[in-house]
Amino acid sequence: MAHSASPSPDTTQPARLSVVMPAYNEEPTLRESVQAVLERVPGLLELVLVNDGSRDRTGAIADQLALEDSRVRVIHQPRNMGKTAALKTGFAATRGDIVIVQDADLEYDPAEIDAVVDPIRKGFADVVYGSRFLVRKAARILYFYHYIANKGLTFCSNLCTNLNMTDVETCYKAFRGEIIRNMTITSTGFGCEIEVTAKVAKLKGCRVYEVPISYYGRTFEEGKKIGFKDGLAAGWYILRYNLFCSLTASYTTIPDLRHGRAQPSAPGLEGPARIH
Ligand SMILES: Nc1nc2c(ncn2[C@@H]2O[C@H](COP(=O)(O)OP(=O)(O)O)[C@@H](O)[C@H]2O)c(=O)[nH]1
Ligand SMILES: [Mg+2]
Repeated sequence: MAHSASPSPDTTQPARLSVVMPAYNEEPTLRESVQAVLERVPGLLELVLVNDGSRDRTGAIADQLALEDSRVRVIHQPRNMGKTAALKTGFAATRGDIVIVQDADLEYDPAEIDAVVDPIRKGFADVVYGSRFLVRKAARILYFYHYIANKGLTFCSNLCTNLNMTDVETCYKAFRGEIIRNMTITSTGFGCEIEVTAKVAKLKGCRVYEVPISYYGRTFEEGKKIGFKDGLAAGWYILRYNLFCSLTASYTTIPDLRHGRAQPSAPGLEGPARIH
C-alpha cells in the first residue's frame, strides 16, 4: 500500500504498526526481544530489524528470525554506524501507519507498546513518547548520575522546544508513519533522541503525548553502552537542532497533520474519528 505525505486514515481498517529494532552486538537478547514483539504487539505489520554491523552472531540470528516469521524484515548495515544511523535506515524501510522504536536489549517490555501507540490509534496524537518518569509500574533503580543527566537533557530540550516532556531519551518513541518517514535525520551516535524531538516540536499542530512505561534497565556490565560522551553530544544537538535548523530543513515533505483528528466525545479517549 502506498503512503503519501498526507494520507487520510482509513477509519474502517485497524492502524498497522511497524516496529523498528536497532541491534548492535545483541546476541544474548535479540531472539527474546524479537519474539516478545511478535507475540505481544497487536496489529503488528512488520518488525524492521536493523543489524548495525554487529561483530557477534546478531546478524545470523536476525536472518534466522526472518526465516521463521515473515513479519520480520532484516536490514544489515555494511558496518557499525550507530543507533541513529540504524534507526534512519529502519524508518525509511517502514510501511506502517504507525512506527515505534524497540531496542533489542529487553530494557523495555513490548507488551507495553500497545498502550504507547494507543493515543495515535485513537486519533488523538501524532507522536507519543513512553516515559520512564511518569507514574509507572516496575522500574529498576539504576545510576543516579544517569538520571540527573537525563533530567538535565530533558530540561534543556524542553527549554528549546517548549514541550513539557519528562523523558526525552526514552527508546519508546511512536509516530504517525508519515512524520518519521519524511523527517531528515543527520545526527550520529545517540543523537536521534534529541534531533527527532526538536524536529517534532517544529511541526505546527503536532499533538505529542506521553504514556507511562516500565523500565528494566541494564547495567554497563550487562551491556549498556550509552555514556558520558553521548550526553555531551546530546547537549550540542539540543542547540543545533532547535536553534540552527529550520522546519523546511527538518522534513523532505512537511507532513500534513490536519487528518485523523479526534475530539473526546465521552469520558476516556473514545472519539468519533478513531483510526481503527
Ligand atoms: N550502543 C550502541 N547501540 C546501538 C548501536 N547501533 C544500534 N544500537 C542499538 O541501539 C539500542 C540502544 O543501545 P543501548 O546501548 O542499550 O543504549 P541505551 O539503552 O539508550 O543506553 C540497542 O538495541 C542497540 O543494540 C551502536 O552503534 N551503539
Ligand atoms: Mg538499552
